[in-house]
Amino acid sequence: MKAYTPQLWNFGPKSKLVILTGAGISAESGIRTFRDSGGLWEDHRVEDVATPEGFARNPGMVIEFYNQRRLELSHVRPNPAHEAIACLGNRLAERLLLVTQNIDNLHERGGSKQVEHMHGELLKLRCLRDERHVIDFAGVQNIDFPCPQCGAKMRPHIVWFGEIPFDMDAIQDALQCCTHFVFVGTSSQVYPAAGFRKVAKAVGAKVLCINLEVEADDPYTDLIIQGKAGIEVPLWVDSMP
Ligand code: BJW
Repeated sequence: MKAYTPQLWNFGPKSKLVILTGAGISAESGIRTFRDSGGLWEDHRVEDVATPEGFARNPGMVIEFYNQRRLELSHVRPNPAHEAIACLGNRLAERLLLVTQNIDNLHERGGSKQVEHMHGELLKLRCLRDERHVIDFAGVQNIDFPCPQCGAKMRPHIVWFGEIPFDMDAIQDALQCCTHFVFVGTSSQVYPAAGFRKVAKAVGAKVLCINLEVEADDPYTDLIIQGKAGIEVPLWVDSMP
């Protein structure tokens, strides 16, 4: 692994980029990460709030967990990392696929037009009877809130452990033909997202990690930028041709 330089990155007019973001990109906006010191998993058991089994045991508690996090969204703003990625998206158009593991809406509020939310979205609910019934929802969910289409109960539109993430076909297609892959603000501990850099590397893409903590000698990462996303992502975007 080497420190990033534009020459080593070698991004050209025909290059295709996939960006994967994680909780670290929203940390400077004031949203807690999961596994850092002070992260969400210090106060909440994963098994209780992020599994279908936890929801079946205590739906009220899980719904309340996501109600609180939905409320938080109105008190936070996108940071320069979200905004820089949106500018890059305008420049690269269909040559960029932005994939986020985050369920916040800060990429959209930062100006990104197309975002693949592979772990779902806080501002949506999904019907428990028919998963095709998905609605926009910005308020406080009541446990009995009915699906507007069929009247069944609803759940947060989130991908919990053991469930299949969204948009996997589109993501796999983009990974198969990308020339460059960047992962930002993720600990790379949760699959399948943690395996994306390996897929990109296997098709010959250059792989760049931008993170506060970087893994020493990761065989699937070529280049690193260590630091805060809110500072480093705009600098990296400025360095792109
Ligand atoms: C900064 C920063 C700053 C801080 N600037 N950086 C055994 C082996 C392998 C896999 C498995 C296994 N057993 C089970 C599995 C599968 C399982 C899994 O991966 N488990 C692992 C724990 C081992 N995965 C699943 O179950 C997934 N589904 C699945 O695999 O289905 C099968 C399938 C897949 C594909 C096709 C077909 C079938 C589902 C995973 C769902 C994850 N859901 C969660 C919670 C829901 C959303 C929510 O409540 O918000 O998603 S878990 C949680 O972790 C959340 C996140 O999106 C996800 C990733 O976390 P992230 O973003 O990496 O955050 P952190 O906190 O870990 O890291 C933050 C990083 O930022 C750190 O590195 C900091 O240094 C850095 N940072 N400040 C830059 N300012």
